[in-house]
Amino acid sequence: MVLQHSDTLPVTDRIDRYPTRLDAPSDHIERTHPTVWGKVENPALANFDADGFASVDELLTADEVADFSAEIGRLAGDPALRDDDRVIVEKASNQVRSIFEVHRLSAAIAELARESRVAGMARQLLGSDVYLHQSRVNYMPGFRGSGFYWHSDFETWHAEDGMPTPRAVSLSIALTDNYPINGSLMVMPGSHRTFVPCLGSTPAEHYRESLQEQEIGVPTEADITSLANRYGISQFTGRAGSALLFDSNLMHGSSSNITPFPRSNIFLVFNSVENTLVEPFAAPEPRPGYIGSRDFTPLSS
Ligand code: 6CS
Ligand code: FE
Repeated sequence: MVLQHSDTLPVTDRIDRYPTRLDAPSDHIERTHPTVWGKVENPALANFDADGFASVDELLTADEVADFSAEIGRLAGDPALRDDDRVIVEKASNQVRSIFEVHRLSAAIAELARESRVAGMARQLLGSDVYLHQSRVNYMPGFRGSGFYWHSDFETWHAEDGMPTPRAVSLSIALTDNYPINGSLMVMPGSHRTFVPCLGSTPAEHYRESLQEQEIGVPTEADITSLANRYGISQFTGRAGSALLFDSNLMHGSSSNITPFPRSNIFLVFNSVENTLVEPFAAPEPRPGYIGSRDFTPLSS
C-alpha cells in the first residue's frame, strides 16, 4: 500500500493557532475563535462573551452544599485513595490539595455534572454537546493553603493535552463561602480574548510538578502586568452553593489562604464534542486520562 502524505504528516506540521512553550518571547495573540458558540438563554450568562466569566448565585441549595461537602470530605479521608495518583497533596504540608476524576469516584458528582442546570449552561455557551474534559475537587485548607499562580487553563490543555481551540468552559462550584480574604479566585475580565504564549519546554511528566506548583506554562511578570493594566483584576466572592463559570482562556489565579476559613470547590471542565483532543501541541506525551480525559462520550441530558 502506498501511504498518502497525510498519513505520515508529523504532528509538528499541524496548524497551531496558539503556539506556546516557546524558547523566545513572542507577541500576545488576539483570539479569533468565538467565546460563545451557541445561543445564551440563561440571563446569568449575559456578560459571558464580554467578560469571559459569569457568576451564578445559589446554583446549589444549602442541603446540596451539605451533602456534597460530606461527599468530598469522605473522598479526602478515603484510605483506599491515599496512594492514588489522582490525589494531589500540598508540597509543604502534605494535606490533600486536589482530587482528580471525581466524576468517576463519586456517583453524586457524576450526576450533578449531567444535570441541565450544570451541563445545560455549557451546552448553551459552546453550541454543541459537551463531555467532561476534567473534574476535580480543590481543597484549600485554612492557615497554610497555597494558591495557584496566574495562568490560562487553555494554555496547559492545548500544550499538554492537545485541546485544539479554546472551546471549553470550567464551572467552579463553591462548597464554602468565598471571601476576599480566604484565597478566592482572581480573574482578569476580558483576558480570554488574548492568548499569552509561554516560555520554556515541557518536561516529561510535568503534571507531577505543575499540579502542586506550576512554573512552566505561566506568563512572565511583564505579560501579567500588561494584561492587568489592560483588563483589570476582579475577584469572585460568593456564598457556598454559588458558582463561577469561565472561559478556558481566562487569565486567573489565587493567593494563599492564611485565614482559618477553608475554601473548597468542585471543578468541572466541559469541552465541546467538536473540539476533542489530538496529540499535545507542546509536550512529549499526553497527560493521563484522569487529568485530560480521552473519553469523549457526550453527557446525556
Ligand atoms: O493542569 C490543569 O489542567 C490545570 N491546573 C493547573 C495548576 N494549571 C493549568 C490548569 O488550570
Ligand atoms: Fe486554572
